[in-house]
Amino acid sequence: MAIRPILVAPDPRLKQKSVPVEGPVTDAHRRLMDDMLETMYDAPGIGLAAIQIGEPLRIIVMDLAREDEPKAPRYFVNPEILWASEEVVPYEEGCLSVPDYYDDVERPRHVKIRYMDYNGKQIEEDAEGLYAVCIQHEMDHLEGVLFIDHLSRLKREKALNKLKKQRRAL
Ligand code: GNR
Ligand code: NI
Repeated sequence: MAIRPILVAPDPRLKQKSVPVEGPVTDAHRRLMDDMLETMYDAPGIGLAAIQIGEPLRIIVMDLAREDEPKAPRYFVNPEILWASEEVVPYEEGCLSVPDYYDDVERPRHVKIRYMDYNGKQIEEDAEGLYAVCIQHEMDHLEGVLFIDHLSRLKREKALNKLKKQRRAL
């Protein structure tokens, strides 16, 4: 396993659409998921999309366990949203690719999802609460969308300008 660098906005690679895993989930995909999980734990974060480490594949890892709970890694290959509730709720989001910026985003409260797990088994699940927030945030990454893209232009520019300033200071 390896910790890999996380891409930071406005890196153009974060804007690209990730491609589905074709065929079965292989050991190479599992090695990527292992690296993603280790990178996410190290950051630390609760979710990570493959494109955040520069791999444009429709793969996500997540662990929503609190620090006092045992680790509970989850793996998502080719996730799809089958249904989303009309009801939306705000949640204060952050992103490892938009460091040190947090703001409320409204998303459907409930979603029904389908994906393949670490072993390539197809799963259908209902998600709500933080799970629903996180899977929608991660699936946005697969489309090249960041949480700041859901904010007003003013707020988005503010977040991006801060990152550009930080980069110039390096
Ligand atoms: O670690 C993360 N925390 C988080 C908090 C609220 C809503 C979404 C997230 S996901 C984020 C990690 C990340 O950037 N995943 O893409
Ligand atoms: Ni993110």
